[in-house]
Amino acid sequence: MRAILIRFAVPTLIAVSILAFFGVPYVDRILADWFRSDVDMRAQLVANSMEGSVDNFLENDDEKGLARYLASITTDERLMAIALCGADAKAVLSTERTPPEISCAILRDIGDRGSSLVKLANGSVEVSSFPMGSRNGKALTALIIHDLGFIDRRQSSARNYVLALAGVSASVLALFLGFVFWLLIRRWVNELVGDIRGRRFLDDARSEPGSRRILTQIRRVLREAETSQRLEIDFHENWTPQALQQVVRDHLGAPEVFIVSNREPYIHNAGPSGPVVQVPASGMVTALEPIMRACSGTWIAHGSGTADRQVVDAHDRIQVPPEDPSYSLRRVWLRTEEEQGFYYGFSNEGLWPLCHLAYVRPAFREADWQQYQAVNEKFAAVVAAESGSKDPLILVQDYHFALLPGLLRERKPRATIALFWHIPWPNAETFGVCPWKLQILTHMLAADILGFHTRYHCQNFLATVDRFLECQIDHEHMTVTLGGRVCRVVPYPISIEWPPRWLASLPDVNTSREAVRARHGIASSVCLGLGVERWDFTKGIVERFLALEALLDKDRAARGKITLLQVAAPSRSRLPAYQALQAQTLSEATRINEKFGTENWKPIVLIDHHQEPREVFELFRASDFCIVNSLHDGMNLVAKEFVAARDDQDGVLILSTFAGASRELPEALLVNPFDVSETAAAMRTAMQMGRDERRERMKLMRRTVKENNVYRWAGRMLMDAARMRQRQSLTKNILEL
Ligand code: GDG
Repeated sequence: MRAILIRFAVPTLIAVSILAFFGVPYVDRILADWFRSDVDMRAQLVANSMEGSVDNFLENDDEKGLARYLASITTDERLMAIALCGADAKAVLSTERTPPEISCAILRDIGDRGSSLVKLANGSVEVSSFPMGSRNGKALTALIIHDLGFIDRRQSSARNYVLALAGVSASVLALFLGFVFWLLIRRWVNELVGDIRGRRFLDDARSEPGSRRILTQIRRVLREAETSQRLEIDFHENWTPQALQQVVRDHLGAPEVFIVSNREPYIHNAGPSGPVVQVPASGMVTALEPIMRACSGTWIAHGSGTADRQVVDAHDRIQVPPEDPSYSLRRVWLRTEEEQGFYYGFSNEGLWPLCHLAYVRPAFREADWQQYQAVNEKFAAVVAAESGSKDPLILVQDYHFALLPGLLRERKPRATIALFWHIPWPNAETFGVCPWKLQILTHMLAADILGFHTRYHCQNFLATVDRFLECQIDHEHMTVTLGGRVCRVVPYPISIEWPPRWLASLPDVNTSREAVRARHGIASSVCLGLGVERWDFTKGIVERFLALEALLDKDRAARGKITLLQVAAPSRSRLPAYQALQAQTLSEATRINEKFGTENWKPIVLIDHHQEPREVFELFRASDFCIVNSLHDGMNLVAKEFVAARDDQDGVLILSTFAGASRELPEALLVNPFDVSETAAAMRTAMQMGRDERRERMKLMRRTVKENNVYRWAGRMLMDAARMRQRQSLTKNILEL
């Protein structure tokens, strides 16, 4: 508005000044002409009224009386003097204030009925001449001299008045025009902003006629820019950390970047000789770290390591990565009851089972919800305190922080907020059982971007919002508008780095096979199946044991020919559901091993502790098939890691249709993990599949994972955030027009 007014006021004032510069002298002249004709009329009146009296004085030859009479007339402020001139243009009589510069000689110029403006040293006078009686038979002429000083005074006040009037009217006009223009622009902008924020394409029939062409142009430019950016993303084949950093530099315009996650990218634990740093095996860290390195951003996470407090500075910050410090890790401390309610309680006993259809009943406890809210508040306050800019880019990770977008929006209304939900989103009916669904949904929708792994999860989210909230949903553009704010719901399938860094230190596949088999006592003739996961009820570990049992029950020839090596890394072990799962897994493995095992062969080898990433990749390379039969999984990175590890183009992947990864890897043997016979059959197919078919399938899967690596995942999200920021700044610029 201010800009609009300035843009109107300045030209208007310039126009008025030009007008005044040329107009005021003209006004002066008109006024002067008016006043002079007024004075001439006055002089005529004076002459008329004098005529009889002057005649009398002349007839009576009363020169003194005439002088007195004329003096009495010229007491008037404006009538300055009167002179009587003889026929020889010589003064017969003149009153006291007759200016010395004026003599009867003027009659030669103006005659006995004329007038003239005479400029004197101290002002102008108007001299008018009239025939006025006779003396000694000779006609006399009266010169009536009016002081025009009052005209100058009047002209100057009239000039001031005209200028003031022009100034005031110009300002009022400028304000009025500015206001009308602003209203018009606002109307267009509101239409445009709707478009820009992706709410919908405007129905042009409802647009202002004057705005249509401009809106159409702007839309075209926006669409073209978007299309070219999308093409850039889609046809960018070689996504690397450098390409990601390039995206940050070229498209984001150096914003302040924050990542908020529960898990920290570097954990310091107490070791025998001081703190030891650990890098958690996490695709998220791999994907997001290049962004942080490029922007020198701040990663805010729960400080959960036993030596975390020892290594931070006075502001709870530490520069990471340790070998090349380039961004800041800000640790947030949680009290035991906070961690219990927020992490174990609401996040992992509430939301985790709610979002995974694994038939474990979610537990919703009011006390956990209170802690969940409090911890989300705590993180929001930390982000706000760490951020110095008005419009930071904040990338929020996962279901631990569903409330964060709303809480951040209150503190940073102009921030660009993206929340990525790493787990599935259930259907509306399932989500509906959550007692705090409305708070969760409304807070999530305060984000600019909500990311899920698959389009199906996005659609579930939109259906949930549709069921429970009064809002506007655009299914074509996948946006939700709530309270005038637009949130885009977008699928971003997460992935892994390519090539995985651990491969560089591993020997060839045959050496890995031999090493692993020797370590676990598995003969070279035995088909080695592999499972690697966190020990979680969603991963289908027990179900795959049952499938192996079914295979061995049904196909006696398979006995002694197949071993399932299962890595189960303990996770959330203090929760009853996880303890029960661990107990069940151990007892099922024991039961099946006792049922079928021989002196030289065990159907199941269970590694019930965390492995180093290098060891995990060695297992991938050593195995004949990898089984990922999750009951429900947002994506599942194990499937992609197995494919990436097989640079020998061999190995079979068995993959659950309920894992997000199955959308990208249809060349895997897809199974319904709840169908034990089908999973058993898939194991047998894996055992029997010919080398050519294995290669064919593996080649296709490797191409997919290579092209759709984790840098592409982050790059797409960042490009969308960048586009959103460009739109926001466009909107802001238009509003500031
Ligand atoms: C969530 C979603 C989504 C496993 N055991 C060990 C170990 N791992 C590594 C794997 C893999 C990672 O952990 C597990 O990733 P997943 O994707 O399979 O599953 P979640 O942990 O449930 O992750 C999931 C993911 O978020 C990303 O968005 O795909 O759907 O549930 O990298 O290799 N790593 C090491 N030792 C082990 O014992 N080092």
